[in-house]
Amino acid sequence: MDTDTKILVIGAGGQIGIELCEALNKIYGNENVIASDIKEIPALSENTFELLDVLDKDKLLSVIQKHRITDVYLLAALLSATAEKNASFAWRLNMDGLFNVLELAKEKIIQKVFWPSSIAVFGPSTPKQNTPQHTIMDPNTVYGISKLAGERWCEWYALKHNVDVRSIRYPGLIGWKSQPGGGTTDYAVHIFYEAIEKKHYTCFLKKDTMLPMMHIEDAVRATIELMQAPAEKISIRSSYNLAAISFTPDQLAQKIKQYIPEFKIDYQIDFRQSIADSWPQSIDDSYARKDWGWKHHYDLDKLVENMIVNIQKKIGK
Ligand code: AKB
Repeated sequence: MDTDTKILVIGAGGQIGIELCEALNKIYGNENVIASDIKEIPALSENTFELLDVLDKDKLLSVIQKHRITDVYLLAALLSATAEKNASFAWRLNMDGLFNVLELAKEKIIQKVFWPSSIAVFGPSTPKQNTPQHTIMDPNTVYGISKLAGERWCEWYALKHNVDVRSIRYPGLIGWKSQPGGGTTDYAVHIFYEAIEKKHYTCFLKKDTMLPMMHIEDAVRATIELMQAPAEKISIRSSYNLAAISFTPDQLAQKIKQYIPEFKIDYQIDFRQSIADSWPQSIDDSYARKDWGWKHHYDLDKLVENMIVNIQKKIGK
């Protein structure tokens, strides 16, 4: 165990945070992982917990000093669907939160920062298949614009101020321990709960909407592997493309039917369709694979089995 590392996870109560804290606890010990969020999170009872709004600079500094934090994982953000409905707050949270943390890294008060970006940095003119690391980026959502701007700032702080900031462009993330909130890819988690509980799901995306997705265990492992990689291996200081699988709602529904034959899906399309239509369908992540050895473990079959078995156990079906 690396006892020099003292971690603060900001926005720890979200879909990624809960599973990330669990994984970090195993590596660094709970005593070295401080969880924080704007409200109490019962699922994080194993960690020391701080109530923290990342926009409150003074409190952020005092939490970091109190616990002698070295590494910050900044997960607090509004996701794509919620951000469209609350543009100015989304911009403030997604950008000012990042600045507050990057400034502390610039002052060398903390040593390392992880900040998540997203496939939302791409836009309608981006090549949709096997989207390259370096390509046209014209996001047309508030979330995508804030993530692209954030990536540019991360690279600027790294180049101009030697800040050790590392980032991944997450695809849609799917896991059974925690629920997503406010994203366009959320359907791919909700569908499992509804299939098991109600044998029916109404999807807000069209049946043939192909999007890049990943099991959250893979995403959490990628995050920790990137943070543990030697600095000289990190050639991308904006954010790494990261890929695992791509599928449509229809393809996912067919796989679920193999476990729950009576499962039915129908479609009521809403504003999230145009967000999904602006995103890539598959991602070229060769930089992550070459620089720090990224490999995904979950294919679609393994993911569906893992979700069905664990949600059935969790809700006692
Ligand atoms: C969302 O749908 O907004 C997120 C993402 C792809 O960043 N899951």
